[in-house]
Formats: sequence, C-alpha cells, structure tokens
Amino acid sequence: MIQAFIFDLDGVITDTADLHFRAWKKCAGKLGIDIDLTFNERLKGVDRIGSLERILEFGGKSNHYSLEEKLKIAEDKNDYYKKLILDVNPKDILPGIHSLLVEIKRGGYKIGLASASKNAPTIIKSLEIDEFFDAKADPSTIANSKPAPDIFLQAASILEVEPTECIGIEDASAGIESIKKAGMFAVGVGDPEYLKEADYLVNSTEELTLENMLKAWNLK
Ligand code: B16
Ligand code: MG
Repeated sequence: MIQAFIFDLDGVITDTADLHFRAWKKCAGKLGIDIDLTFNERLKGVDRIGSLERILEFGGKSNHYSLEEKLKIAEDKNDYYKKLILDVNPKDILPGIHSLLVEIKRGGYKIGLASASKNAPTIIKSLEIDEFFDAKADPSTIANSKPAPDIFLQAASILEVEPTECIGIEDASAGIESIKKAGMFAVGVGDPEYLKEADYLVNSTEELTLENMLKAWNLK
C-alpha cells in the first residue's frame, strides 16, 4: 500500500529553474562562459557545485579553477539567487499543486520533500505550504546527490515508511533515476524525451491527481 508522496521542489512545486538560470548566467558570464536555456536543462535537479562543474565543462574551463575559487563562485551564485527568491510568494505554486497537496493530506497519506536545493525550506515557507510537509530531506547531510537515491531514501526514512510504499514526483531525469534507484514508484512531470524512465508520466502539474497516480501504481 502507498503511504507517502515525496515531492521534488524545482519544476514540480514551483518553477525556480528560471531564477537558478539567471543567477548562473550572471556568474558564468563573469567567467567568459555564455549559457543558454537549452544548456540550462542539464542543470535541473543537479546540486550547486555539480551545476558549476557542468558550466565549466561546457565552457572548456574544467581545470581553470581551484576548489577554493569554485566554492567562491558557487557562493556568489547563491547570494544572487537568494536575492531573486525574495519575491517568491503563493502565486508561484505551479497549477494544481496546492489542491493536490490538500487531496493527498485528506487521503491520510504522508508528504515529504526531496529537493537538492539548500534553499528549499525558505521557498516552501514563502509559498505558504510548509504545513503540508511531514518531512524535508536535508541536502547538506547527503553524501551523494541526484541521480543517487540518497535524498529520496532520507525523506522516506524521516517519514518512517518503506521506499516501496512511496510515490516520488520529479521533473528532471536525474531525479527520476534517483527515485527508481531508491526503489520507489516514479511519477515524471514534463517532456517524455527526458523522462523516459518514469513509471507514470504527465505533461504538466495540472494533470497530477491523487487518483491518477494511485491508478498508475496499481497497474504497475
Ligand atoms: P541550491 P530540485 C535543484 O532543485 C535545482 O533544480 C537545481 O538547478 C539546483 O542547482 C539545485 O536544486 C541546488 O539548489 O543551489 O539552491 O542549493 O529540483 O532538486 O528541487
Ligand atoms: Mg526538479
């Protein structure tokens, strides 16, 4: 039986990808690297330092910076990103997500968060949906980021449920891989081209309902 639903944040609950992109574009520009929205797809669900590594590789500058310098660049990006998320408010919740959280809670299921973002707790508060979450995995305590299963497993462990009793919801291919490796049922939101491994796929958050997800799980 399903006991819990574990959500990714960026791309599932709200769309912070554009804000991450603006912050990275500014920092990458200072390094002489120009990134575009197509490249940005490769940063979704990837943690902060992992994102910087991908940007440097894209710009052919993988070996140009020391670890200390990279940490400073990542810190600058985060300072700028934190300014951008000051404006986040309940209107930024993606369509259908608030009613889905209400529906899941009414159904008696637990709700967890498995975001790679260290800013996730702040964003969840700004969206005014903190009360729905029974557990939030802490990415700063996780050894291996997505696509490793660690973050989804930590959320299940805090919720005190087995991974097989969880449905994970993700928009990024690294995230779907993470859910599958954790042994959970994976719901993908977005482009089938990137999310081939999902057990159940919808085009947008509006199509996510408790009934559809449980139906898909029953059919698996
Ligand atoms: P931060 P998710 C991810 O969020 C973003 O998709 C990714 O672009 C970002 O680099 C990562 O969080 C880390 O975020 O720099 O705020 O710690 O999709 O896992 O909710
Ligand atoms: Mg995401």
